[in-house]
Amino acid sequence: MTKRAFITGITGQDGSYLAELLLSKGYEVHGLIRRASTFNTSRIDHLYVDPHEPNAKLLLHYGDLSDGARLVTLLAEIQPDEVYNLGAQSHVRVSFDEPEHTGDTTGVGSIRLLEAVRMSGIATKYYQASSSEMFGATPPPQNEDTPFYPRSPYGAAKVYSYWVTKNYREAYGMFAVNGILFNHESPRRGETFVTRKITRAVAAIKAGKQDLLYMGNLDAVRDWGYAAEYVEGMWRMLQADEPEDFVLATGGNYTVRDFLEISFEHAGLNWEDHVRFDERYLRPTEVDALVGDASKAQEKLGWKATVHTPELARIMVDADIEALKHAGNHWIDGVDLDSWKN
Ligand code: NDP
Ligand code: GDR
Repeated sequence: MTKRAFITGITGQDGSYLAELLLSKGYEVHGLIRRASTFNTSRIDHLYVDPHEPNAKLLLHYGDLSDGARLVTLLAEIQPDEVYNLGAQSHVRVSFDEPEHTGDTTGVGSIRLLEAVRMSGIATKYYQASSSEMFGATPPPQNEDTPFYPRSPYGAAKVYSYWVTKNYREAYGMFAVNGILFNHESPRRGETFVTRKITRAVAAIKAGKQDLLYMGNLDAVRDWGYAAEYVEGMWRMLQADEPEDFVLATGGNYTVRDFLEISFEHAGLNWEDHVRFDERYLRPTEVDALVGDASKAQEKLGWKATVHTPELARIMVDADIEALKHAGNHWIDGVDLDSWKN
């Protein structure tokens, strides 16, 4: 029997890698996409097959995590074996500008989806995209037993989603799990997250199209892994015998300054010649250090990160240098946008 999966956030970084993985395993993949005035499917266009073709296995549906009735209808129609809730307003800095919207999609959106699963009466497994941001001010190393202390509206919304997922597991016996993922990046990472902002700037500076890069707090410590590996961990959580929560992380420990240095050096540049401070990129409350301990995932799921931060930075710089060769003037627009977007 062909397995069927439903993914919210399929147009995002993780959604695109997860869709690829599930299609490669023979799944029929259904994705929730938001109606927008422009196309927003660039990360999954390479997977698209005309739905009129008999072998089409990627099917997209309009909807939104703010629209509970639509979620019930869709789930009843699709009857998925697995639901992956990756949809969210996922930018921490932006969550201070749009706290209510972030609470509605990143927090309440999850209970809308859990309720939709319950109300449609389907026996599906549910994955919740929980985040290391939930640990916030609690010092590293962080694992499944570390207390939460969120430091942003985003982090607080994710804590809510974490607890309702656990509650639906306990209250209704649902196979519902939290993957508590530390930062994971890739050439498909959104352009305003710090790693991609840096690697795009390196490519543009190297090509002589940009000179300066404005940044916020360079002292923040993060544990940056490779997104393509992390979606494998998500899938394994839903194949386990028992529903349990897992941390996925590399265990590495790098500052934003380290990431700058590795990325610029890879392109033969000195970061200090190009990076300037702009307080607009500071957050009202910062998360100083996130370093994960993923030993439970290694022991019970056989999952272990193999790409560590320095290699990841080099992969991303190479990809952005290559992308710039084909981007023309469009690229410059993107760089300019970064300076007011995040
Ligand atoms: P992205 O920001 O790349 O993708 C977010 C996705 O959510 C997009 O597909 C977006 O659609 C969709 N979305 C946003 N708002 C809504 C809404 N109201 N209704 C339906 N869909 C919506 O995030 P990532 O792929 O990086 O992350 C995936 C998930 O994992 C997110 O929940 C994130 O918070 C969480 N996470 C991410 C980590 C990381 O390091 N990447 C670490 C830990 C957790 P659109 O394309 O239309 O904007
Ligand atoms: P984060 O990712 O907040 O960890 O959330 P981000 O890349 O935005 O920031 C990481 C750190 O870099 C510092 N920083 C800057 N950040 C951005 N975006 N732009 C800058 O110019 C800049 N300068 C310094 C930040 O202050 C921060 O300390 C990501 C998201 O994917 C979440 O959805 C996810 O849950 C967590 O990772 C785990």
